[in-house]
Amino acid sequence: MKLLASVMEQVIKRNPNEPEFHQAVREVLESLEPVAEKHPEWMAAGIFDRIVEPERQIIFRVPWVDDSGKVQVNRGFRFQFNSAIGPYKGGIRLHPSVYSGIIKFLGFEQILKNSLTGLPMGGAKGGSDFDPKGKSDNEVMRFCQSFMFELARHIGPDTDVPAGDIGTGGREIGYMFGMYKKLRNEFTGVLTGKGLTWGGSLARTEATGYGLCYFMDEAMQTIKGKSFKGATVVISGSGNVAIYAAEKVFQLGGKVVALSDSNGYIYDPDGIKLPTIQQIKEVERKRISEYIKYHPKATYTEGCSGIWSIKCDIALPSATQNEIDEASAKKLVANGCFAVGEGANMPSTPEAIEVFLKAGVVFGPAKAANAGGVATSGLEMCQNSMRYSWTFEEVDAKLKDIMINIFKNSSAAAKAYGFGNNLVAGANIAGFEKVASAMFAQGITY
Ligand code: NDP
Ligand code: 2IT
Repeated sequence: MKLLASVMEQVIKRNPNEPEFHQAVREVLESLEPVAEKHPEWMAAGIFDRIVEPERQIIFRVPWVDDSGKVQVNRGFRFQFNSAIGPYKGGIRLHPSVYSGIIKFLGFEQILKNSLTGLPMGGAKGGSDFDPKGKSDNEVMRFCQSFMFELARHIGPDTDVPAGDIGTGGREIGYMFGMYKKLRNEFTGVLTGKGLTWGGSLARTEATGYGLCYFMDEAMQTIKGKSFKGATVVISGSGNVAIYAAEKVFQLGGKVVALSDSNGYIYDPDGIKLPTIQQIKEVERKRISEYIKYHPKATYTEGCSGIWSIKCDIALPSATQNEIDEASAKKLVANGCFAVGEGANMPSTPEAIEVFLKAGVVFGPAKAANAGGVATSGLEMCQNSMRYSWTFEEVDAKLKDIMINIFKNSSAAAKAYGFGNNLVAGANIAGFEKVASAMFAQGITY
């Protein structure tokens, strides 16, 4: 890095002990060197210095009472990163590992991802170190209500529109929406991922996983003349993204042979039976190890990283950040894996990405490949504003169009700047250029 080295230095200095944030910013700045060279006016206007600093960071106490009557205290976050192209938009992560470095990396990625969708959405992320696992519905409800009691004063349908992420699904969005509505006495599209009877969009539940497959299908066909048809696919995670990615892989003629959760992974060479997974994970909220009770020919292995040693054609990491390291990437390539699509945010380490790019693997980077979720959130906002709803087929068709366009725009940007088929660089550049030109046009806002 040359022109942008001082931006990176400042990020490290100003955000100490936040390695995930440094990692996300470094990858983007490395791609943007030629953009900085081409646009001295953006350099002069401090666009690069400004885009790495959140516009606003809100950190708050979330007290709630557990079922035994004990007071619990969690920490809540909402980082409103960039509003150059639309209201702040991004999910809420509920997981014990959440701290400001995680929210910053996710919020920063969200700026460029939302830009790539072509819809008018700025970037934000929120969350808490609350762990919904093992909590009763009433405990989750009390936490969500307390979280929203504070968050409500910072968000709004034209200000900031949160949604789901790890640990935040339909149940949590429902409790948060109920509290927001009561506090404001307003029924608005302030959250996305809502239930279908109260303003949610058809196909939002499926959108991230489906979109990932639409993106990868287009990328594989264009770059390698290949597709999901007849392919063996490994997917990590067994949450919202993983389950609907798996459903679409089967629809497109592929076979998913492995899925995981934070304890371990299952391998079913005949193909994973998705209804069993949905019963275990979505209905019973149990561990994926239960699967082998129903399908004794399948195996369960403790630990997560071993899933990448299963021979496959296509890998779709859809659990969490940094789940594929260099060693796992090398195993995938050695076993003949020809495409990797990131369903999760930043699931591959920088070393792993390098292995994939060097080996000529078709690599779909998170901010492009998993943008279908937030894109469909954008479509939910659109339907809420119109007080209307589209059919499943209408939303799904728009989602597919958006994903194909994201591929085309990322691919074109990579080629225009001499990055060949490197979609990491292409997505970073295509996402950035739109936000940068909007920031430039709006002046140095105080
Ligand atoms: P869910 O909470 O529905 O599922 C998360 C899955 O990943 C679970 O199977 C979970 O296992 C596993 N997991 C979570 N944390 C870890 C960990 N530290 N180590 C190993 N496994 C883990 O979340 P989503 O499916 O919504 O999100 C998955 C990824 O996709 C995240 O990176 C998220 O940011 C990203 N994403 C989500 C979008 C959405 O619309 N939901 C949109 C775009 C990206 P367990 O059950 O044991 O916790
Ligand atoms: O990472 C993501 O893009 C999401 N968790 C979805 C965000 C959204 O606003 O739908």
